[in-house]
Amino acid sequence: MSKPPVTRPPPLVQRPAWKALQAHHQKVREVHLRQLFADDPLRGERFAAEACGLYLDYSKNRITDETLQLLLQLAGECELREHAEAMFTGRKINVTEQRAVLHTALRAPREERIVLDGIDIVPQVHAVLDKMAEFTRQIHAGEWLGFTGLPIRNVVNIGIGGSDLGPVMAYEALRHYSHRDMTFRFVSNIDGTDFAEATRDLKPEETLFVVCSKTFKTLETLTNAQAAREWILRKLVDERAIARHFVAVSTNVEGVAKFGIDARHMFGLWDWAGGRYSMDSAIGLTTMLAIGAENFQAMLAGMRAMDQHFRSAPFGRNLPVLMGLLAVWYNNFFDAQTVAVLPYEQYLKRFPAYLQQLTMESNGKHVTLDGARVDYQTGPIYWGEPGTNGQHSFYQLIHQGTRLIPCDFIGFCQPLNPLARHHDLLTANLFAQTEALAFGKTQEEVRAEGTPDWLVPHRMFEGNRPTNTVLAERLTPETLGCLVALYEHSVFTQGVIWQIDSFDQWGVELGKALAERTIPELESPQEPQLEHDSSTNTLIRRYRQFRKLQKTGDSS
Ligand code: G6Q
Repeated sequence: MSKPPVTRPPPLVQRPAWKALQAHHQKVREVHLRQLFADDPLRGERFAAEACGLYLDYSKNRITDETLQLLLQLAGECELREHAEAMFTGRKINVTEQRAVLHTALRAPREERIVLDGIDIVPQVHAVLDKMAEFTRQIHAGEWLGFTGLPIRNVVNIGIGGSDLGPVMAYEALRHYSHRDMTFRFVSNIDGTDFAEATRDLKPEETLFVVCSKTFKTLETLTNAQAAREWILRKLVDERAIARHFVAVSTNVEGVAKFGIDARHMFGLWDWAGGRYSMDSAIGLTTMLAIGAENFQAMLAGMRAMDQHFRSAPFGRNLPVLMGLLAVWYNNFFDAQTVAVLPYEQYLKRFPAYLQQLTMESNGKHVTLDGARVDYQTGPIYWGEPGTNGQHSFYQLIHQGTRLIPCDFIGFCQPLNPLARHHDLLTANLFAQTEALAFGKTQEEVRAEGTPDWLVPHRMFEGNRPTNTVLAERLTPETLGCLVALYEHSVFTQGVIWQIDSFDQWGVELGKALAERTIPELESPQEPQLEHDSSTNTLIRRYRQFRKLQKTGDSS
């Protein structure tokens, strides 16, 4: 593969806006949010933006009007608008894989035209969506039957990384809208426990496996799919059962056929939709089977609305741009190492895990697009848990620890499961946390409560901990779509500023290659010639020793 031409932009740290932000940071880094709110009674209303049903309050960030203006200037100097257009119009912005990045085409309406290499790809997208909808209808209507004539009641998604995290997150998030008379499970890990636990209470006669693998070459997925095949055949015996109990989502027709899945039962996708950006493609088939085609379409509509907002709204009112720039502000000027994502919605329990892949696989890069080592930090570590659970574990460190941890709080005004006062109590906690983090509690306030002097330092809260609050009316398929696209484009914004390729993932290759080399060393009956470092060699020997004991035990 020859090196593609990359126009070398001016180094980030030499851009005028970057330098101005460095100087500005010196001026504002000690300014307290208490002061900023006292100086401007309208701050909470001014530093807010709204789009597609999401209200973003970013007033509790350590910024002034000047900070915002400089961050926006930085976005302009980095040609964010031009880069976004390059993505939306199918330019091969995934430079190291020489691919277009067109996940936004997955939610384009039928009438849109998006031409890639001379071909309009929108009809292909809709042909697959239609096929998914028809298949979903057949399963729900009991027209698609298992091999023994029983309807399908269980769906097991087999996939990993981008072929798992998006679908499982969306399923959990939209469970409220799902077909409750069916069971949905997700198997990703090559650890046999994952498969064993996911299938132990299911009847093979009523179970459909959706094997999701863009490449159909992934070790974990193929190994689990093989286990599924054996699990089905153990009960149903006849090879013809495979056709009724397996469908595939892939770009690899030959691989799917070799596995024994009929090409008619394969749902296609394309190399321009990256794994972690593919939950809205056929990779979302299990999500659609759970929530139905209409709800899936609503999720796509939400994503589409956010795409259009990102593409056209002025940056100062553009939610993904604002969130992306604020992330850069803390990452590069305050040296914050992590971002906490804290949904106050139990259905979003897998959202932080999903975001970890989206953000860290996209922006965990150490070289720029033209291969030069960056001399600034790139992607921060994302983590989180739903509120209020986190309040009783790790929030302590966010409030009183020594690190600065910017947080994204996500909340909804209406509960999906109204239960006594629960929702008001939940939301009161969300608002209270952002207030406590921003304003803290001064020594004087603590003392005035009658706290003895020696205890005052322990009980005071410095505050000045920055937060964003994203508030929506209700968690719906559409809202979820907006939220996902909000983060996708925020990640994009950060990647453009850092001049990196947010769409490759070479960092996962080395471990995979070393595992391939290690597998025979663990499995061979003869003592292998080990040529690793002394640590790895010893670990392998120890494993072999104990494993042999278990294998001897198994066979005795
Ligand atoms: C995502 C990555 C990666 C990928 C998995 C599964 O952006 O590319 O997480 O999704 O490795 O790959 P397959 O779908 O090809 O099995």
